[in-house]
Amino acid sequence: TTFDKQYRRKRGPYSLPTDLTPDERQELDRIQRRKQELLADIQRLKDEIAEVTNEIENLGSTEERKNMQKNKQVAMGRKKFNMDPKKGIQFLIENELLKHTCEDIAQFLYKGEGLNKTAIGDYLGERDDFNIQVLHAFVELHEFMDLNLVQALRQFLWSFRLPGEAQKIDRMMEAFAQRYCQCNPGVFESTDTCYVLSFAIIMLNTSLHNPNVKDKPGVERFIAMNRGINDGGDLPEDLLRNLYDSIKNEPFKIPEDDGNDLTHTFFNPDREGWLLKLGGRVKTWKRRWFILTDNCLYYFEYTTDKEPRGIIPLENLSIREVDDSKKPNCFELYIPDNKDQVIKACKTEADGRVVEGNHTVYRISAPTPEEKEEWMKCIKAAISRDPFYEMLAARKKKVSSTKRH
Ligand code: 4IP
Repeated sequence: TTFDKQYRRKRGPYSLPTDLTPDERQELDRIQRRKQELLADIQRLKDEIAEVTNEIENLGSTEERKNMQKNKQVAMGRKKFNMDPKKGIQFLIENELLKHTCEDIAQFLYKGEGLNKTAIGDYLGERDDFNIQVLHAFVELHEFMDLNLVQALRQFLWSFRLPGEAQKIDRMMEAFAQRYCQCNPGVFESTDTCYVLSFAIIMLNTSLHNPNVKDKPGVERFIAMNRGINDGGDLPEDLLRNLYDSIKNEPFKIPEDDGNDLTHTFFNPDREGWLLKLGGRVKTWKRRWFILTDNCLYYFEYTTDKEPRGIIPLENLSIREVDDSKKPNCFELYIPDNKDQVIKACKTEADGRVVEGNHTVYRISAPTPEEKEEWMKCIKAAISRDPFYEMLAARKKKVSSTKRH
């Protein structure tokens, strides 16, 4: 109808009933308005939700990005630390990944995640005042209460790798001994006693478990070796027996060996093997079984011989590489700044007489270049005064002379 057409034009396709009373129409209008309002509210809420979701998403990704960035930098810092400990620490501090306090750095090293134990040892061994403070903070993080000395050493020596330098080892073992005594008052008369006994235990560990050391000390020898170290008095035998048994039953677990650890540095490895030696006056090459021990080089005709054919004390000698036209991998023992002086040594003649040697140099040829290097390294170590023994000897003197008078 015409009316209908007009109405549709006015109200759109969704026509309202036309037969409503004015009241009903009013109510309907109110509902319509309410509906509009609700729709508007819904839209606003949707917008808000979208906005918040967006914000959350953005927030998540920035946080994530930040975290990833941080992790990357920490990993980089660890790598740097492993290559150059000081630079690594500096990098981590500059990037606010580590606070510049000895406690924080000590924590970082103590956790040791991703850190090379040799690098930790190097950093802790530095002479710098700050590094020394870090060392002390690091040692404080170790809990040694109610642990016997071997158990405490196991824990300590596993947390980093002791560096090879005497001074560094001295500082670290001193810090260890202090901490041990602090955690276990009354066990030792002084930290020096603890220090000396710690070394005795490390040496025992090497003697018992290093296959190069043939002479394995028994418990009685270990007890005898440690007489008088408790400020002039003896330590309880039970204590020493327990420590001995503990080491005997289980060697120290020491972080991965890079050939520069305490057991290598502290104990000049006794070495033995076949070498060729050139005669003194008569220049003949003889294959001899050499043993390096007690700062002397012994040589035997057979490995099973009881008596050596010759003994060369290494005191005052030097060693150098030489080229020989007849034999490969040669080195020589010689007296520095002296060409003609005969080296003090003794040899056994064919008739059994022991006589002085006739060598101004001892020229020796090793079977391989590697063995030459090894022999030279060991002989050099034996020749040079050993700083570790000196260091320890000084402490021993101190503890055994500190009589309580
Ligand atoms: C000998 O040559 C051996 O080389 C000896 O070595 C050596 O003594 C002698 O040196 C040398 O004459 P011959 O056996 O051919 O006679 P080794 O003792 O190992 O058998 P050194 O002092 O090197 O032991 P002189 O200095 O004695 O000639």
